[in-house]
Amino acid sequence: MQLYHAAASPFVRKVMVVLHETGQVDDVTVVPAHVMPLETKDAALSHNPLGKIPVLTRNDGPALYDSRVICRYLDARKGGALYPEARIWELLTLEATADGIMDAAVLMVYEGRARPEDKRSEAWVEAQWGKVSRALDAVDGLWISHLRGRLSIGQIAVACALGYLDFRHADRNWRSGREALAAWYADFAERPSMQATRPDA
Ligand code: GSF
Repeated sequence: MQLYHAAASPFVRKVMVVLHETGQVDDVTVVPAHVMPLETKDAALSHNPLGKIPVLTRNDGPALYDSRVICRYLDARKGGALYPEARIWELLTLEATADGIMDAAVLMVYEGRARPEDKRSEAWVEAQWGKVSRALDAVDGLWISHLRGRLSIGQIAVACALGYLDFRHADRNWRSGREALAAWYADFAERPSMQATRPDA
């Protein structure tokens, strides 16, 4: 299998952490990809019409995307422990909350990179941060109990989202007022799978 990859991508990191945690790193060849919404030249396009990474190519079927599909596929190859049936709908919603934080945080970066200064919208950026902030409050409150216990895709997705905020939006100081989430992340970030996939490595 080949994984179209960029170390800075929080979605790619989700897949890489799943590979580490399920002992499948050696089953995948990483293919460096450089993707930006206004550039449609990257090889990833040949496997994902959306032009986004991660994309996972396989020998026995069409390429898989997006990160939710890829993570579930990889985990299923090893028995599905990251998606326990007993809590599946809560975990998928927690993953969607984390992915939504990533989506908004990435869009904020693109606003600065893909648009000329005179066309950037501060209101757009703050609207995206509003989504991030409300989602963080929900994870720090309603969802915090789902970060406890056995390793799940919900934990991995939240950790990758928080790592991306530190990487690209450190000035927003997401930990302020969210002590429970900050404490959980300080511990989870020490996992070898997280250390092996840091975006700033
Ligand atoms: C989102 C992937 C994504 O936005 C997933 O895999 O879960 N729903 C998808 N990837 C970004 C790179 S990033 O994470 O920094 C991407 O491919 N952007 C290029 C583009 O055209 O938006």
